[in-house]
Amino acid sequence: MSDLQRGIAMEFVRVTEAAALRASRWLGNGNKEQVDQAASDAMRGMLDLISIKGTVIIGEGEKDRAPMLHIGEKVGNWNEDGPGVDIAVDPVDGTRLVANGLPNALSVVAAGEHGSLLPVPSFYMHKLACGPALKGKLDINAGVRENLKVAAAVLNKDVKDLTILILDRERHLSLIEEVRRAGARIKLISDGDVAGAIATAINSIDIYMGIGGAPEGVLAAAALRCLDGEIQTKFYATDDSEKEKIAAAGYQLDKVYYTEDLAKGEEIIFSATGITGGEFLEGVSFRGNQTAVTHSIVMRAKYRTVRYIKAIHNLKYKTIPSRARNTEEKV
Ligand code: VTB
Repeated sequence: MSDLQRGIAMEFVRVTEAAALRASRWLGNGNKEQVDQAASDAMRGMLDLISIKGTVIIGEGEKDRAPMLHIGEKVGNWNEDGPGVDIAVDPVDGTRLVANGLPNALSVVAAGEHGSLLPVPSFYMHKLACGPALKGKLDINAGVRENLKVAAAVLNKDVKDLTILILDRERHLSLIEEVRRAGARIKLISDGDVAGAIATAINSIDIYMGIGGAPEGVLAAAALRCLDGEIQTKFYATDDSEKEKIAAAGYQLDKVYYTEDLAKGEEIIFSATGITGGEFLEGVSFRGNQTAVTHSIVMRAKYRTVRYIKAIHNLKYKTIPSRARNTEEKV
């Protein structure tokens, strides 16, 4: 992608903005599928406007299982001189959050050169994410108590002053217990661990740990490459057929996959737009019946500049293309 990428990076903000705008229309509707569908349609429509030969590597599901943005799908305008780009998408990280009108939902896209984003064959991964200060200091294979001890020493604070973010799931009951016994503070989230992992490099979360979605792990890695943070992961299989898929794809269950393994090279781009307000981005707000305001973050691994973009959208004029319906539609 090289220098072309500079211009392209900004194009990706439009992609997550459009998906967030569309998703936010369905805030609190109780229907996750509808939220996802609306965001995915907008995301694909906006991706099609970018001069790239894009292929979805991390998407909404494998071919034929998802109606759009499935793995292997071609996106972008495919002009001859456009660069080949691999794309990872999560039109809505936290569909349940949007459907229930809860905070912390993001629309997310990452891009990189061909081969830069790790295709993940399983639903879940063990994850340990942290910001620049703890990068290289923790070990996903070490015990919780040990990692917290190291983190406290490096950050020059007491273990009781560490804040650990964990997905609120039954599978984490013993992890939560261990962190409590070690004496650290815990913040539980119901969904949205891309935002959770990013929060370790941006604000008051020290470590994100636990088992979360594998595609979300790759997206978090892309973001953390740009933020100089780190994510360590291990594949987690829920059954034998997943074990076989992981092995067939050439991965090992006991191997640690680091930030660079998930999102390689300098040409990584990451963009996210807040759908509902959260740890580091405000959600979409509507003003009157003509204006919507979005808050996004866009960044590249190469120079690590982090841009926050506030956009004021005039809904009277704004349209989003839909490939499915071959139309330009109002938000
Ligand atoms: C997390 C979270 C996502 O999936 O990755 C989670 O970030 C993991 O799966 O928002 P389970 O919900 O099965 O625990 C999401 O909640 C998306 O579904």
